[in-house]
Amino acid sequence: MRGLFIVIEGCDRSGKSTQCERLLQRFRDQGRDAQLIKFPDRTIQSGQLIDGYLKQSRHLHDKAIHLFFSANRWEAMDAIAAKLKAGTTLVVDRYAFSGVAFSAAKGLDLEWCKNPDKGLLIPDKVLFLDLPIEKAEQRGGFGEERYETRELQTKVRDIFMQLKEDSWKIIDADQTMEAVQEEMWNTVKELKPDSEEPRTGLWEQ
Ligand code: DGP
Repeated sequence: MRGLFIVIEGCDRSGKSTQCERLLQRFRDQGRDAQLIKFPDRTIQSGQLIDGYLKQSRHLHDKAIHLFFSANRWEAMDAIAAKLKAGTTLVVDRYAFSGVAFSAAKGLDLEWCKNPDKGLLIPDKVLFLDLPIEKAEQRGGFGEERYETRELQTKVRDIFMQLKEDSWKIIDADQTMEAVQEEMWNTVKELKPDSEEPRTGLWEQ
């Protein structure tokens, strides 16, 4: 059986990265072959440019950086498909939904933003960690990087809600770490892939 492709999305400081690590561990504890993937991947070439941009050391046109974020995902697609086919379950920290949400929040046209990511692999499940902006601000580190302002994060959340599909699971991230993790785990623990091959064609249907 192929591996599951599980995407975790959410606004900044929603606890995503910690929860991704824990979810990964849950799968491994069950004896499942599982790996964590993170977007943007700051280690590959397009990711280094993105890192400089996010740390505000580099200026780029909004459209240019959008395309770099998308390229960063495309760069990883073949490896992701191969891992899924080999039976590895992937816990993916952010994906194209972040791509569109952040760029559209800056004022770019939503459909224009979706275009470069059209055709990417389709996740088996998207878990969205939802945290009120006031709570996110109270959590450590908010404000260090480019997108961490209240106004932008509020818009980002609105756009995530526009992108939401029926298959998404919205999780209240304003609970204890354990409670959030339990909800995440309960959503995916029985999940089975509904196709033999990884599904391609995001936003193309
Ligand atoms: P993270 O490493 O998960 O903290 O993400 C870094 C920041 O980049 C965060 O503010 C969200 C933003 N971001 C993530 N993916 C994308 C993307 O594809 N496009 C844009 N414009 N921003 C993104």
